[in-house]
Amino acid sequence: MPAARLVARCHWSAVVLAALLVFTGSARAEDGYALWMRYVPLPSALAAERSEQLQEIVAPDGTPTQRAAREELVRGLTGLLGHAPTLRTTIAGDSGLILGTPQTSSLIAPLQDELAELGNGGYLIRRMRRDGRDVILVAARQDIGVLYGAFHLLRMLQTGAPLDRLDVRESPRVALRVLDHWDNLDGYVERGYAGRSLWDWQSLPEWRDPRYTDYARANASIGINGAVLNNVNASAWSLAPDYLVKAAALADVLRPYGIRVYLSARFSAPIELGGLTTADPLDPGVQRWWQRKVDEIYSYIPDFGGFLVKANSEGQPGPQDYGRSHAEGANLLADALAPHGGVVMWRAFVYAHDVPADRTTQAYTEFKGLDGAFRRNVIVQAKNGPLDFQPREPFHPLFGAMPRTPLMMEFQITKEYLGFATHLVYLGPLYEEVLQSDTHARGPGSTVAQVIDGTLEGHALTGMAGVANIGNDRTWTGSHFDQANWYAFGRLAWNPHQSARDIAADWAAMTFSPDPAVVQPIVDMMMGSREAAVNYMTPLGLHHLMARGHHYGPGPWVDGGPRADWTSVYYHRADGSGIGFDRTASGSNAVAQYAPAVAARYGDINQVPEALLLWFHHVPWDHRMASGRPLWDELIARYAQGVRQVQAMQKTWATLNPVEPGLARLPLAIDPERHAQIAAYLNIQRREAQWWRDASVSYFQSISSRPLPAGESAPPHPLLYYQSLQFPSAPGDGR
Ligand code: GCV
Repeated sequence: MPAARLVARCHWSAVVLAALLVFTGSARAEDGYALWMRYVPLPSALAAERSEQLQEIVAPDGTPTQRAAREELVRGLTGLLGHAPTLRTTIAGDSGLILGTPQTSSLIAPLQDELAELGNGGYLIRRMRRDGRDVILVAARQDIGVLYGAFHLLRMLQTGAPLDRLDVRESPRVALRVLDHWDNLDGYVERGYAGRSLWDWQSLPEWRDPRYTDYARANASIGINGAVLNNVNASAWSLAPDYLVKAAALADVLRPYGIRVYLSARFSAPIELGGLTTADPLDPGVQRWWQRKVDEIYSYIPDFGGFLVKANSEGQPGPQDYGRSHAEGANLLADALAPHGGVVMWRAFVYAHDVPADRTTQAYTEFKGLDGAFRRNVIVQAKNGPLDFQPREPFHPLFGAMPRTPLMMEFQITKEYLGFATHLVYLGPLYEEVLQSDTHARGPGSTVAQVIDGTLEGHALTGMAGVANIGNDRTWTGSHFDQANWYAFGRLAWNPHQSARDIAADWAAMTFSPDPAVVQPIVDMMMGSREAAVNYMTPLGLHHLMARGHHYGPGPWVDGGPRADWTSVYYHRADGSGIGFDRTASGSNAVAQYAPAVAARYGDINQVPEALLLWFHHVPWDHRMASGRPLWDELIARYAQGVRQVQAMQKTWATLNPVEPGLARLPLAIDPERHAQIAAYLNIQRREAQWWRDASVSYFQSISSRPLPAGESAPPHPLLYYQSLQFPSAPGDGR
């Protein structure tokens, strides 16, 4: 090992040991509450160097956002450097940190034009000499940019990044970077695996739980600037005055951190709240009702962001109930919001039980023809894939297909179909895979990321939403590693062109330790974890094989019930001859919804990536795969591989065990508390991966009637056993 790295490791090891002793002997437990903002002491030599550079801070405190930036730096530097920095109005010593805007700092004023180029929320961090002093500037056009820059600088300190020749220029590539909370007013979180809702509607508005501020800090640290407070399966009551007062209190807490509040609007609210007999968007009474309601909302929340709407989907009311289009529905709300600067995020997650077409085609069929029909303050929000947040889907065919309409990405951060909170699945690679997909909408290189950031079609209204995985669990997200998914979402919403691996490395360094000997194995675990889940749940393009309703565990046999497209057999179509959904011209022809170059690739069994093979094709069991194996053998091998990948994660994690004797060659990098919980969760994951493998193999063998390939063990139970398992209390079920 190179000497420099060894020294660095010793530094980190010593400090982590010290931190561990402090934690074990004090009330400060590493329970995950601090997220990636732990601000634990830097190694002493580094702390001394940084203390010199950052001995004084000049930061304004005239606005709530300025105070937030200043407080965060004081908090962060105190933790990292071991002592509070000196706050001054001008630099007195040889060096220091200067925060501000052209309005607050004469040193920053000359940068006005450069800062203007970085836009709202943009910032620069620069090291320079000024008046014979060595200064670091965190400068922006607006206060919020300064806050973002302060968090960036803290990240650099936490990850051990060098500060010499510092010249960072950042601006958000996406305007609306929003968390969607599927939280009901009674505190239940739909598809939530981290406890109950963070919002305590009962004690609001009087009690503003300090946790709301920590939520805001975490979001600001990664650039998230919007929160939809309530479930898209919305209650009209969210728009009633009693609840608007409560939402306004939350907006007050979030505002200094640059976060706007949005609400999910129930389309039939004029009937339920207003006593009207219709919610028809073309009805003048309905239009008046929404205008008054919106005016009322702005009287409580002057910077209200707007509405998110799920309409005519899964039983929700919508404009089609009155024979009107999605555009007419969206425009009704857009017109009411426009005078106040609000937007409508209108979801394209629509499908109807009485439409016999392949469910994955329905959103495109509904929306494509509406391109250009939406008001300027409407953004259509499509899920990343055409079905429903599966472990792997192709990108949604609407991306690139509606050039005249701003399209917003909806990712799921909560892991409804990916093992809930107990499976370690880092979603960065999933997000990256979708964002880097080439839509070919304007020729090769027209990535989904370019659709989302508006550069492909020149849209200024851009957005990315993530269905939050946050609840009142002490860890926020139900597990330590699920924090990484919140983190990665925010970073990619800021800039959808970033690398999931780099983001994972930053997160691991801040959350556990910047020691490369810790970061490297953790990043490797994270980067492989999504593929592991795909393998043990839905390999080779299979999808929607989870148990009915709650989606906990395997259910490839799910059949019957209220609708075909809520079953598994609808999607895998396994029979004696093969498996997979034929979405080529000989089947549902969903493939035709993509640009010709993409359709040609996906539609050709010899060109489609194997990862999507069974999404697009019904394939004979004997089909020869790239490995040389027949499909049947490959499928079985993938299931086993998924289990092995989880076992490998367990092994890696064990090497980071701070208490196991004999493993002392690695630094005491992970505190015992978090290490133990993660180890226990990995055990659950391994057991459940095996369950997925056994149940799936057992079921598909009952269909294919083929022997297991050599070396593959028979499932320990008969198929009936797996089919009989019931989980009536599985968390997060829709209701
Ligand atoms: C909020 C899936 C989920 C539902 C969710 C829906 C949606 O169907 O299972 O719980 O409802 O997606 O995104 O609207």
